[in-house]
Formats: sequence, C-alpha cells, structure tokens
Amino acid sequence: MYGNAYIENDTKLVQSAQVEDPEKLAEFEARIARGEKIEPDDWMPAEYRRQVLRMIEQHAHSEIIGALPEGTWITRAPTLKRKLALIAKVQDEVGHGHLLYAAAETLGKSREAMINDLLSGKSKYSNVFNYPAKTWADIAVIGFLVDAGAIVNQLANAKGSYGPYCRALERICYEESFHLKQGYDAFVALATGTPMQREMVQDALNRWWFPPLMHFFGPPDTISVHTEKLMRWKVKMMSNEEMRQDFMEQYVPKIWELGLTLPDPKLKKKEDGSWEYTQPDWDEFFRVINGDGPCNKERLAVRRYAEENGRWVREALMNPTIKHIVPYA
Ligand code: BYC
Repeated sequence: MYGNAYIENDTKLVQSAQVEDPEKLAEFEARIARGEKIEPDDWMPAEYRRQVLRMIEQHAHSEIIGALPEGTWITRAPTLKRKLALIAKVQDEVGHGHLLYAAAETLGKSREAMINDLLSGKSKYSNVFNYPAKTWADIAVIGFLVDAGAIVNQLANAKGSYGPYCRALERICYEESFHLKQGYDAFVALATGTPMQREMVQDALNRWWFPPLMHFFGPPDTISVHTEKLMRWKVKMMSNEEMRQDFMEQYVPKIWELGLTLPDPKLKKKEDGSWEYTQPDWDEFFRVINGDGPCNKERLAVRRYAEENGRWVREALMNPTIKHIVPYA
C-alpha cells in the first residue's frame, strides 16, 4: 500500500481524482503553498500521484534511453581522455535512471511495470533521444546542450514539492554539471579546431538545435496540457516557455561567441530581454514522442535486447538458492 490511493490502473486514479475530500485537498494545497515537501506516506490527491509518477517515470526512461546515442560512440571516441569521460557519463546517466525509478516506485508502480510500459511503447521519453548521433560532434552537442537543457529543467524542479523527486534531482544536477563541462570542452575543441572539425560541429548543431532542442522543453504554454496543474502543485517550477527562454538566454551567447551560427534566421534577443525564435513544427514533435521519430524503433529494440539478455542475471540475483554466481561456469 502506498498512502491511501493504491495504484491499480490509470482509470481508477482519474476517477478517484474527481471525488477527493475537499478538506484534505485544501490542507494538501496549503502545505504546498507553505513550501512543505510531500513525502510518500503523506496524503495526496490521486491526480497529484498520477502526474508526479508520469513525470518521474518519463524522466527515468529518458535517462536510460538517453544513454544509447552516446553509448554508441564509446568505442569510437577520438582520444583515450574523451573515451574515459564518455564511459563515466553514460554510466552516470544509467545511474540517474535507477535513482528516478526508485523515486517513482515510492508512488506505487513497480519498476517492472514501468519497464514493460517503456518497452511496449505506452510510456513516453524525451523527444531528443529519437534522433541519430551521426558523428563525434553530435556527442559534443548532446553533452553540452542536451545536458544544459536538462540542468535548466532539473535545477528548477529540484525545488518542487515531491520530496523523493527533488532529492533525486539535486544529486543528478551535480553530475549533470560535470557532463555539461565535458560536453562544452569537446564542443569548444571542435569549434576551435581544423576547418573540417568546425564544419562537423556546425552540422551537428544545425541538426540538434532545430527542432530537437527547441522541442525539448515541451509544447508552447498555450497548448501544454499539464503545466497549469503541475505549477499549482509545484511539481513544475517553470513553464515550458520559461525554461526554453532561460536556455536560450544562457546558451545562445556561448554558441555565438565561438563564431558558430544557429539555424533560425528569426533568432534574436528582443528589447524586453526575451528571445524571438521560429516556432518548430509541433506536429513533428507529437509524431516523435508518440513513436514515429527517426530512431524510436531502434532505441526500443536495443532496450528489448538488453532486457531479454539480462534476464538470466536478474533471475540469478533474485534466486535465494544460488549463493555464488560464477560467470561463464
Ligand atoms: N519529450 O503538458 P506538457 C537527460 C509530452 S534526460 C517527450 O507540456 P509536461 C539526458 C508530455 O509528457 C532528461 N514528451 O507536459 C539523459 C505530455 O504527454 P502525456 C529528460 C514530451 O509534463 C541522457 C505532452 O507532451 N528530462 O537529460 O507538463 C543523456 C504534453 O506536454 C516532451 C525530463 O524528462 C519531451 N521533450 O511538461 C543526456 C524532465 N515534452 O504524458 C541527457 C522531466 C512534453 O500527456 N519532464 N512531452 O502523454 C518534465 O520536466 C516535463 O514532463 C516536460 C513537459 C517539461 C518535459
């Protein structure tokens, strides 16, 4: 049992969300307004539980699927130093997945159920990981800018209301800062390298900026379905557009100062301090997050392969009659 709303299925949760006790709901919202953290055994509306679980679960999936595009470059990293840093980073991302699955489990859904929903295509994960990492420069762009985007999101949400998610995010942010530094270092090395390296990083930037990175923070606030409720409950601490603006404010100047360009002729800082940009194709965004992006099938196929081939290890570890595991015996 988890709190007083044991999760059986989404339908039950939605139904129970409509009949919350108004007094309990008011006290819950007052706690949030006072800046208190909500912990797993505390009373919470079923809709809060469902939403926080949805967000943490998607985030956990994004970490382990996100390890795949970079993982494919470990064997092809250009130097030993870059290879060591990339191995450590990919390992960290999988570790973030574990932390987040553990935080999501506090809301009543088992890890097995979450992994099943990922593999069946029921659950979503971040749009960006459905695009290919074609060259080493893609790895520099992911390490620098995808991690930068993640930090914008996670630093904000680490101050949110659900205790286990906030604590996981705080720890993840420390590691992401290292990832960003290694990504920026690789990015600058290419941008200030030979003409061919510069061309390579410009090409990767063109492909990742528009649309994957512009989609990364989610649809415009006017069509975002969850933002209003999640901000009221302090699960999200910034709207999608606030995060996108914060990202552009911090990172567009860093790209321009290296003499690189961004593939958006409209991109400029307005007099009021906000950034003007071309709206990316939101139909493409919804296609990609619903399973029809350039690499969705490949990403899930790799995860299914790992799930199948790691089954004997999990079963052996969980088998109380096996005292010692001797590999290859
Ligand atoms: N990708 O109402 P909205 C990393 C969905 S990993 C996919 O605005 P919300 C890294 C959304 O779920 C870090 N789907 O949603 C790892 C909803 O669909 P459903 C990844 C997206 O939740 C390895 C629908 O669109 N970060 O950094 O209020 C290597 C409507 O949107 C996306 C996280 O996962 C998207 N980009 O706000 C390197 C952060 N955006 O569920 C790096 C956790 C929206 O109704 N998530 N959708 O079917 C969040 O903070 C929020 O979910 C979002 C979206 C801000 C992304």
